[in-house]
Amino acid sequence: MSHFIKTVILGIVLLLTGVTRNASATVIYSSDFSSGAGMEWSVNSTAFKNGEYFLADSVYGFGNGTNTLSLTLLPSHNLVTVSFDLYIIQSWDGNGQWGGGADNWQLTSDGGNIFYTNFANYGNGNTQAYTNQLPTYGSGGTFQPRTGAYGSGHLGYGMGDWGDTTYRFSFTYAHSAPTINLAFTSFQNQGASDEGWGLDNVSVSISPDTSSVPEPSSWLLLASGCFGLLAKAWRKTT
Ligand SMILES: [Ca+2]
Ligand SMILES: [Ca+2]
Repeated sequence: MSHFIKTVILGIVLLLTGVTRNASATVIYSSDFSSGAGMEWSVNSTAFKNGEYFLADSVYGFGNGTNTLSLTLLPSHNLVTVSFDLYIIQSWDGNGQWGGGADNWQLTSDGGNIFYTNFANYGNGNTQAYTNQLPTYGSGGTFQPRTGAYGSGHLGYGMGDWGDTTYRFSFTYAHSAPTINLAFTSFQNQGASDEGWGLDNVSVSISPDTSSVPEPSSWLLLASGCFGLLAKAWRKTT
């Protein structure tokens, strides 16, 4: 094989590798909390229940309040993906008639809303907004408790009114700042031994906007050009 053909083949390989690398995401934070939580969390206590480590200040989960994940020195990026499991523990009331008003829960990124809804475990006529998000006005929806859940009873509280529910979420959105503050907030209106929450399997990844990657049609054109050169070189050597 001639040196020229080898060079063209190498060029094609590098081109395709470059496209793949540009499109891939980079994980900048990931934890299942089996080794605790670090100072990147404003509240970094972890709990252990039914064989599972998770982010919460007791086995009943956090009460009403915010836990913020702050990450700095992010490499250049255009998109961020935030993924996590949310444990809704014991008798959350959603937007139903019991429990003193809506038990809302929100994720914001640098102060901007990403996800805002409410959840119910306690039945007896209660409903929840999720799988909808909360609008400016209105209840958001009248779904049955646990609608859209990833699992129930994982933390050992069971599947009844005082059980626990796991929701698995992933949100991807435009973000390019070198720092990020993710605020996870519960607006629940009863104590943590009555209704609580925790986080698990939290990961944050960044990636370039796909618009920075050449369109498939353009890199196919580039590749076909390379193949043309290759064919020309092949004819010369035969
Ligand atoms: Ca865990
Ligand atoms: Ca409540």
